[in-house]
Amino acid sequence: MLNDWAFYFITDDKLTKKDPIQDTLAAIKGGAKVVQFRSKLSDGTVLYEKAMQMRTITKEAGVDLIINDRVDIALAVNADGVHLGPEDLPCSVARLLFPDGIIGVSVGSAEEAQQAIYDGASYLAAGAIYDTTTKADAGAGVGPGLVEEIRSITDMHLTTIGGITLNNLPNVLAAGADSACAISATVAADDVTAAVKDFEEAIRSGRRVK
Ligand code: TZP
Ligand code: MG
Repeated sequence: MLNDWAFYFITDDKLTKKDPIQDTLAAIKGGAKVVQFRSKLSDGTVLYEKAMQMRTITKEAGVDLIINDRVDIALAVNADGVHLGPEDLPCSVARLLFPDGIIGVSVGSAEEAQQAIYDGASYLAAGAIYDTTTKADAGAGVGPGLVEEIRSITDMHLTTIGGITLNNLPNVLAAGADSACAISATVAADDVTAAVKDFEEAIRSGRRVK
């Protein structure tokens, strides 16, 4: 079960003005109900220790913790779930390893969405919606039409990612997104709490009523 997600906060080791732990505390203060620990650190020990710290602070706040890419780390720290892209373990395999976990899958088409649902996904992340420089291989933004297309085939929780700002957020909400991720617009902000609060409020008041 997803814990009433609206703004989906994702950490970033490079864009942060402090560090992912401080940013997470700030995002929780701003009202985020889900945090994804997204780190490209290659040292497994350091990654595990940081993920443990993330678990401690999210648990205390009653916020869902999702680990990007790594099912092993998600299981090791007792995270709520894992987020998988095309270069990670297949969703069907992750589901066997993590039967009760929240499993999110990045999708770039309605066909990929259908496959992820079949494979046991708990939520979908459609993107990249708009052009972004945060992820080198994200590809050109496909526009909010992708959200509409996926919304038409499923009621599953649908988040959106890629170049999302407060200005273009209404487009993805109108297309049927349940939540939205925005990395640079929050992590690189001077005041992370205020930036997250703005997204939380805009999503809760602007999304379609189901
Ligand atoms: N996956 C698709 S686009 C993207 C990821 C992780 C980066 C999103 O970052 P930003 O700064 O919100 O465009
Ligand atoms: Mg990945």
